Amino acid sequence: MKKRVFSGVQPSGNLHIGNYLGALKNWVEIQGEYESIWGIVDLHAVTVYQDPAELRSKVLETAALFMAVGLDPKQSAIMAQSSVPEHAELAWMLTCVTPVGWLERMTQYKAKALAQETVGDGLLQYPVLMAADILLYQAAIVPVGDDQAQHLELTRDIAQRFNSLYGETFVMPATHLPIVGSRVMGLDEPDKKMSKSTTGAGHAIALLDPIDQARKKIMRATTDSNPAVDFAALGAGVENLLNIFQAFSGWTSEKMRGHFHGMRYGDLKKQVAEMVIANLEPLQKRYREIMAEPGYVDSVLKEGAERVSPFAKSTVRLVKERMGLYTEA
Ligand code: AQP
Repeated sequence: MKKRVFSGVQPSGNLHIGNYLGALKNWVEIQGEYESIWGIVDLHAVTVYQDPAELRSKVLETAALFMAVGLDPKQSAIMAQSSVPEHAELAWMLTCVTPVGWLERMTQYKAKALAQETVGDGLLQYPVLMAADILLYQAAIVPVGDDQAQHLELTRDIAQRFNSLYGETFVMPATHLPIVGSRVMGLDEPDKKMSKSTTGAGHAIALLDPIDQARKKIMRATTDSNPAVDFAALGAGVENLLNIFQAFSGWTSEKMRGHFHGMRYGDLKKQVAEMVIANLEPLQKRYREIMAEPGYVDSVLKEGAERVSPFAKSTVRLVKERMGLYTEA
């Protein structure tokens, strides 16, 4: 029997090349190897306020982008988290075994809480919901970007605590990071992770950015005062551009060094822009085709939720039995 994999993206803004290189590209590569479940994690998105109409349309846009990058709904279940109620149900049960101190230590919580006037309880609970997403399907691996590694460690801690309190219940999920592209940095501020919620015009390349705009953002990316690429002393901005190129191209580090060492920054940027655009163009074409088919994306989400629902129900039943909660005979 194939092992199971789960991962998700929040429909909280415009998906960018960081989401693609850190997560989605990996998903496409492994979807045939595992029983694959890919979630549009809308319950996570609402841990900070989202405009309701915008959120609804972003769920569909994200699902269409999943398919445009190559996720195949025949091989993989593509589903919206909120349409499988067991995610929230299991999250509550896991909340009850999770010490608050573990959650308060999470770096993403600390960073996001600072940006809010009022911190909702959901923001603190975010990693417990993420643990529930993963443990609900007894996923053996979880392919994510580097920023989620801490949440994955916490997921294993929660699973272990549950198993030791109530007996072996959960599979321990392994973190699966891409070798290159696990942390794409902002083009304008290369010391900060490229992020959906950072609004600077030159910060991120969205997967659906108009091609000219994407090119301009790369040409204006922050570098440093050196004139040309020096692998012995790479500044953060140049390193980020090289990483983006390498992650898209699949070139070895040796080939990268041979090709780019000594190249002037202007030429480096042109080549990075061409590489990014060569990947964005076909993806955007597929996206437009998918969105042009009335009702198609909804039908994929419906079918995905129906496919995963029996796993979700059986895990919740098992957890309820383990905890002594009432289950119908
Ligand atoms: N910059 C990045 N480099 C590599 N991987 C990244 N991921 C996110 N940013 C980068 C990975 O993409 C997947 C989905 O991320 P998410 O939607 O759950 O949320 P996020 O990590 O919070 O993404 P953003 O873009 O930073 O959104 P904000 O900050 O607005 O909530 C995950 O696997 C993530 O690791």
